[in-house]
Amino acid sequence: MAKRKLSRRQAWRIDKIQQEKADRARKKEDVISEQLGAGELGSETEGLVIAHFGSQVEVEDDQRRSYRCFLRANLGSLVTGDHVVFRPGAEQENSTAEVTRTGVVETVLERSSELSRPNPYNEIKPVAANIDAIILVIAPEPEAHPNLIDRYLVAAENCHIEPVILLNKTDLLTPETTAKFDALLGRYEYLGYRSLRVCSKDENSLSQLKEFLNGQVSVFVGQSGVGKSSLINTLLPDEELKVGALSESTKKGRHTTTTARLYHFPAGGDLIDSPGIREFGLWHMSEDEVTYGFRELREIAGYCRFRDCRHETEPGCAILRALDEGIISEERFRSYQRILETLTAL
Ligand SMILES: Nc1nc2c(ncn2[C@@H]2O[C@H](COP(=O)(O)OP(=O)(O)OP(=O)(O)O)[C@@H](O)[C@H]2O)c(=O)[nH]1
Ligand SMILES: [Mg+2]
Ligand SMILES: [Zn+2]
Repeated sequence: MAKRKLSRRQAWRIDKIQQEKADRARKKEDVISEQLGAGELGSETEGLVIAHFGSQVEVEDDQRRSYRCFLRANLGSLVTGDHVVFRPGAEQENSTAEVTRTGVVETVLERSSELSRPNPYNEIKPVAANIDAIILVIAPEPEAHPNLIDRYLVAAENCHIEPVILLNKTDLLTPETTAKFDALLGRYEYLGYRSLRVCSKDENSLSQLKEFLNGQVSVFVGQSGVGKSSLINTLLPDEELKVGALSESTKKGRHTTTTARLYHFPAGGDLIDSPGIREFGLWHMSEDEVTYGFRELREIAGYCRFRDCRHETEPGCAILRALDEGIISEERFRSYQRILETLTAL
């Protein structure tokens, strides 16, 4: 497995952070055992993790009541969408007489799926669990980084979650960009991926999306500023998600959403909003996983003469032949090569 080398300073920082984490965990355990000693925790209940804040999670019970929960040590990292068993604790009242329910998460139930990505410290962290669909949101503005779509598709294919490409902000399309996105989305539709075109400001444009979201758990992912939270605000008018304008100078998003959060649809189905990303590194993947992530290359690669074919200049390369014959698109192949280069450069 390729792993980025850490500088001494980075290693020191990570050590320090881990030390602090361990200290916090010990303190938390003390609070929990105090409560337990005082007989303050209720009986075990199943819950759903709605959001994650540092060392605590927000858990909902089957009545949709929410609890701020501590985690038992050794639970590993919990993530939005996790199913857990927790024990309700004391209710706390703040200065404005608002009551906060608290609790302790005892167990995490097995995940049916999990989407992970590297955090800024190059640690692979899950973003959301138990999801049925990954909705990759793109927009004419901010413009997508080259091969971001392919990177997400590689991740989705490898965790066996259905990806959908959603073009938002169609109101900003010009004749030139319309042609560009038609070609781009057409390439993915040709490969069997589903795509949708919407404008978060126009509710009528969202009917196909609503139909798709119904009855399953989906997660919105993509670059900062493409309108993930804005879409949820239009889909669920009772929610008031924070939305941030793009930077005037760079036309990039400002990382408005900082934590993944799950929302329910009244008619069934859940949607997780996730913080936008800058880039989606795949350096933690093996070459085989990247090849697997390109669905049109996956099978063809098996016909290359050499098992370790790099599909560059090798004789008997089935992928280069398919490229010559126009069976594989140039854009996708270039993207594949670029992703492979990032694996070997590290
Ligand atoms: N023109 C236009 N602007 C939109 C549309 N949807 C969202 N925006 C604008 O795009 C900007 C970013 O929207 P957000 O919803 O905050 O984007 P986000 O993807 O949630 O961003 P992060 O939380 O940073 O990841 C805001 O200024 C929105 O008003 C749309 O359909 N058309
Ligand atoms: Mg957002
Ligand atoms: Zn080959």
